[in-house]
Amino acid sequence: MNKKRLLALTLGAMMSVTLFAGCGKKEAASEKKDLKLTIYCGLMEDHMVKAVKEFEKDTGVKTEAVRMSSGEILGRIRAEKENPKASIWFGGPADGLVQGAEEGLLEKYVSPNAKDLADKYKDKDGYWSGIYVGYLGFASNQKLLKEKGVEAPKTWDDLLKPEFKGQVSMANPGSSGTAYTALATVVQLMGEEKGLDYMKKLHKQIKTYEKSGTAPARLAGQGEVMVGISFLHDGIKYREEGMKDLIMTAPSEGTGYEIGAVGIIKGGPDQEAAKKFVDWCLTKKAQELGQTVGSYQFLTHKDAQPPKLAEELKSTKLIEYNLDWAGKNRSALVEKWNKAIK
Ligand code: S7P
Repeated sequence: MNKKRLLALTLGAMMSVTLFAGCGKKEAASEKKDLKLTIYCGLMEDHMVKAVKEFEKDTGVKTEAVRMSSGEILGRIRAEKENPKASIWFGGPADGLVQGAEEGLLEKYVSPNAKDLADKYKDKDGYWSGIYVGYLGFASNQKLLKEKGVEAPKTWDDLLKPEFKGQVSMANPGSSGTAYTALATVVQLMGEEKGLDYMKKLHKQIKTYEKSGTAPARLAGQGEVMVGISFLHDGIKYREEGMKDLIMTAPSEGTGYEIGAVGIIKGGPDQEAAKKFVDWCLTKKAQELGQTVGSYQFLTHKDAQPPKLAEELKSTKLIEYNLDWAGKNRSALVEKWNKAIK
């Protein structure tokens, strides 16, 4: 090979390496800039806003989130099945995600960070990962209880006392993940026939069925009702925010609980960003954010520090809540509940 040709070849090779490297840089930059994510979120608004802000800060992914109750999220992703608008279902009891997976609405993803979660906090098939745990119970207004000379309810049957007629609030199990946890808990505790019969009796005590399960605790705190059926950490949040008359109790025969979960929506537009979000949710740092905005659930990461205020719930007696059964039977059970209370 003559000198001229050798020089030409060397220059050519150098140029293509530079061009290729340049291209790579451009791609990496635009990839980072372009990543975005839309989330449907079952958590309280302030927790959602905080999580989105911190996730954006940590990863640079431009993120939008919409708060909805569990039943609404399920309805929305069902309706958008052919053209999903969001890629993440973030928060709310895992029962809803179990049903979503059953209906083919979720994508499997096992995050490398799932190694820091005990098996009971993650789906064996990889459709959802648990991020927190919350216990169901009663949030009552002490002032109203005192005025009527009644004690805070300590069993499910206590809610049926004549003093509580028209004084109990719960959410609708069709829209609310919390209320569905209550329905599935009662049916698991009492059996289907007795459980639905109990819900029929409870119906006579109910002042209002709310859309979201956080509302009953708030209504009790505001003195609109004597008792709200909610997750106990929501009652603690409202109490800490100033509703000082709230007192939390749990049924002594046992209560149900949620594993709050995150999962990826099948066919969603931002699958790569969605995986980053799940990875992020499973970190100790992300899990400990909730308590900074008054969310007092227990946490699933093995090293995450649970909120101090959750300690008052530690002695709550829990049932062996079967969330797989609850998720797979959700539609049927809600329909039976609707018939029972007619
Ligand atoms: O973020 C607080 C929290 O209690 O909200 C969820 C709760 O089920 C409310 O959702 P619904 O409107 O569907 O009832 C819980 O997952 C969470 O712990």
